[in-house]
Amino acid sequence: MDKPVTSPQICVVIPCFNEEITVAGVVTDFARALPGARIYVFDNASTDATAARARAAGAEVIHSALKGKGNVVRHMSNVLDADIYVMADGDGTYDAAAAPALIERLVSAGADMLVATRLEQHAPGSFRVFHHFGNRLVSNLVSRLFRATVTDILSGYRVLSRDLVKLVRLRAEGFEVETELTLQALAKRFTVIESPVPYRERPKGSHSKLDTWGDGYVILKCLFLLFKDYKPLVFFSAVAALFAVVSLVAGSGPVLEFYRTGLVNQVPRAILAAGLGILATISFAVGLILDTVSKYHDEQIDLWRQQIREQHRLGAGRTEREPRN
Ligand SMILES: Nc1nc2c(ncn2[C@@H]2O[C@H](COP(=O)(O)OP(=O)(O)OP(=O)(O)O)[C@@H](O)[C@H]2O)c(=O)[nH]1
Ligand SMILES: [Mg+2]
Repeated sequence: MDKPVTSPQICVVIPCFNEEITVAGVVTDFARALPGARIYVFDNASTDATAARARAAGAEVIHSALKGKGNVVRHMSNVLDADIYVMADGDGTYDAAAAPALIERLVSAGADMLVATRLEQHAPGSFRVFHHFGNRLVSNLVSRLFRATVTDILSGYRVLSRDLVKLVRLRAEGFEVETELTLQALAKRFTVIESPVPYRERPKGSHSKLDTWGDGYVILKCLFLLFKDYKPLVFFSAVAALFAVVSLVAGSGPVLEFYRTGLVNQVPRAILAAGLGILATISFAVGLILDTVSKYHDEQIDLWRQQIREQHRLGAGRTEREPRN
């Protein structure tokens, strides 16, 4: 396991891949906005001058071996120790000056994650074609499936608490990381709030790393898989209901025939209906079992959260032992 790099109260984390045009400005803006904070740029072997410019601007540059934004955020949670983490992109699209107010809001609300939303104050060209639609689609799905109010799930500007960073163990490797952060936070009953911030366009010459269709597919897949893991009863009940309906449709003929004549001539349909009925029962049973497992996991998370707070309160060198799951 990686050792913590340092123990700042607030740290700013900026994942970067080839952002030489903007990274220095982002680092200096955050340094000005949060004078006491440590600023880290996580670089995935950029082929341009990103690392050098970030270092020259005063950031600590950490090289991340595994490519992808999700891998970088997981790396960050393993090596950095802070009370509050501010996460932002290195492309100069977010407003660093808003950071103190966002932190203040997180602390005063006693929340664990603040998502800085971009929809209210964005420049005309800030969102690429389809990104607005995709963002709304995923945000609405999450709001419905997890019964929450999420308006901008793909925002990369977030303020996170120590508890959340230590207890959310990410699986995401790429741009599905924001979706997973929000879903795990909601599933683990952390308090998630939102606050609007201005959102600028990427400056000319700098390029987005997001692949609209490829990453869109990965984000939807991530949502689907996490819903299965964190809401297993709902998920498998829906699967069971589907099997049950098809089973009833297939089985209605043979049942009515048996009722009228006392014989079953439609044997293949009867076998199909029985098979689907068994699958429906198995799916529902799987849902029930996984629901119990998930409830035990919830209790474990509560326990770990309490332990993390206790360790921190006792000033245990600010070096948490990672919960193992
Ligand atoms: N370290 C690291 N950072 C990455 C990687 N991919 C993207 N990033 C950074 O993650 C941040 C967000 O990436 P963007 O390409 O701006 O994606 P986006 O903001 O979702 O999409 P746009 O709206 O098109 O800008 C930027 O700071 C990127 O440099 C990666 O593989 N490794
Ligand atoms: Mg961006």
